This record gives sequence, structure tokens and C-alpha cells, in this order.
Amino acid sequence: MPVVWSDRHRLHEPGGEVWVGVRTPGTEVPERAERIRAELVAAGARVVDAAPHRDETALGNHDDALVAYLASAWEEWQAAGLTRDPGQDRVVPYVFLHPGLISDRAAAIPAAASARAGRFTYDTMTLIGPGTWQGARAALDVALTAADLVLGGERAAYACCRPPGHHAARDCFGGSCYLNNVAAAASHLRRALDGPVAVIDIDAHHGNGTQAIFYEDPLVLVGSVHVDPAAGWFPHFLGFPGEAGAGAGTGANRNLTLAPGSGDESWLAAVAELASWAAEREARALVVPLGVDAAAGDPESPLRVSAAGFHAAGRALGALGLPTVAIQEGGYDLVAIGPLVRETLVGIEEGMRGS
Ligand code: SP5
Ligand code: ZN
Repeated sequence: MPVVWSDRHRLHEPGGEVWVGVRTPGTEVPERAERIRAELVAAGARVVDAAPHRDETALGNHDDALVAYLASAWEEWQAAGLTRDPGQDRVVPYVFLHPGLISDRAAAIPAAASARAGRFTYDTMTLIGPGTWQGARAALDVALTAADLVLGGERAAYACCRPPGHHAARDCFGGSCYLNNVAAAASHLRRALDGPVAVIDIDAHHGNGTQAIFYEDPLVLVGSVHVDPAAGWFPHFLGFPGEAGAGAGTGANRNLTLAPGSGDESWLAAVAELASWAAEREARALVVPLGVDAAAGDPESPLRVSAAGFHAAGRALGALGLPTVAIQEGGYDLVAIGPLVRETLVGIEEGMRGS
């Protein structure tokens, strides 16, 4: 299947993450995408450069205030002198918009650049640097170009998105994500097709941003299998099985949680259950937020899925026979990431041939 790519991901260098107040090297590094691309090219993949998409198409799932903030945060941080005093070379929040802080008052955008970050992010590990906006915006173009390819007749396409996106919600960001690539592709497919679009998120972490964006939408079915947040895992506040959608979207959201240490058997059973659900609901297209951080050995998750497990998951998803867009999310073991993505994509192609 075609691999959609943008060199602009390299502009986004998070420069580490602040975790429990400590700046650590971070795991969401540019080399991730380079490794994936090299692996897929070596396997003979066709690489397609992302085509620019209009803001109206790309940014519709996000509030204007979030977009304006992300587009200007780095320049405003610099202009405020914060790179010199106290000498912080990335945008890092220090106060947060906790809901209890403002009761029901409208949330103001703080005048101080040092405080604005906490209006829009919910964590300290999603730093903004000189090229973060350009990189995040380009990742939306990558996802949308992949969606265009399947709308144009490809059975499947892979979007090598970086930074990832599934933790970014309508008006806030975090989890190494800024703008939601999966949501952009799902909305794009939904606009073009008659019938529901299914999202089956196999990243090790709950796709809280995607869930939130489509929570009341009956036509974008959102399913996610992930390590149980109740066992102490990111995103901590969301991803529980009781979150089933609301309003018109009631019943259109599914969360399947796994205990730390879970491996192929329980993970694949959950993937199969989400695939059956998409089939029952007569989805017309499939978006797969493809994190490979559920792999045994990944530094960010305690799940223990094997390469064969990713291959089998691909087959189960491909067997739905739907136009399919796979979109890169997490995966932080630099040696394993390329092979794991390749296994999943090969599985999708095999599943489609058998369906
Ligand atoms: C897209 C995606 O997979 N985002 C996941 C972000 C989860 N990050 C949680 C980070 C928690 C602190 N990491 C410390 C690593 C110690 N091994
Ligand atoms: Zn993840």
C-alpha cells in the first residue's frame, strides 16, 4: 500500500519531555518516522509526498483558539524572553486550567506567554519548539492525503504521521500530540462516504482525543484497545469501559482495557471484537490509529504483544474488506518500530486479499 510522508516532521523536535518535573530525553523523537520509512522502502513500498490541504479541511475538529495558540506559541515564548530568562528552550506550562479553578466562568486566555501553555495543554510532556507547529500541521496533510488515496480507489494507505495525534482533543492537547491526525482523516472520509466510518485504535494508550472529538457523533464509531488506565497508565483520566458515547453518539464509543502484561491472546481478542463491532454497524471505511507501543519491549507501555500479534491484528482488520487508512501513532522502541509497522501493514494487505 502507498506510504504517505512529509519531510516536515523533522521540523518538530520536542527536545525531551518534562515528566514529574524532570526534563527527560523523551521518546517521541524524529528518528521514529525515519526508521519506519527506511523499513517500508526497503520492503519495496511506494512513497507518496503529502499534498497540502486547506485549513478548512484539516483543522475543523479543533477550536480556533487552540489552533491560533499552537501556531504562535513558540514565537510568543521567544518574544517574551523566556528562552533567555529563565532559559527554557521549549514551551513548558507552569499553571493549568483546572475546571475547579474557574467554576463556570469562561476560560480566559492568559496575557502572559508563560501561562498561556497551561490554557491549552493538559500535561508537561508535550513541549513546543521552533518547528512544532509546522510539523504538526504537516502531519494533518499526511493523514488527509492517505484518506484521499483510498477515496480515489486505493484499498488501503498508510500515513506515516509524526507527531502523533490521538491524544489531541478539540480544545486541548497532550500526550506528545498537538493536532488529531486520525480525527482529520475520519472526518474527511465521513464527509465523502454515505454511512459510518469506524476508528479502531490499537495504540497501547487510549485515544482520548479521538474519543472526545466524536463522543456525540453516531457516524464515527470509535473503538480502542489499550492498557487499563485504572492500572495506572496514561491518559489516566479517560479510557474506561463505561465511556460509551453520549447524546446521538450513545453506543458509538467502545473502550476495551487490558491488564499490564497482556499479550497476543487477549489483545487480539479485543481487536477481533472491535472489528466485529465495526462490521455489525456497517462501517463504510476504517481508520486504524496504528501505534505499535503495545509491543513487548516498548519503553512506554507494559503490554506484551509480539510481531506475529501485530501481523494477525492487521489480518483481522484487513479482513473487514473496507477502504482502510492506517495512521501512525505511538511506538518508541527504535529498533522494533519499523518491522512492527511493516508486519501490521502486510497483515492488512493479506486480510484484504482473503476477504
Ligand atoms: C502517542 C502516544 O503513544 N502517546 C503516549 C504518551 C504516553 N506518555 C506517557 C509518559 C509517561 C512518562 N514516561 C516515562 C517513561 C519511563 N519509562
Ligand atoms: Zn501510545
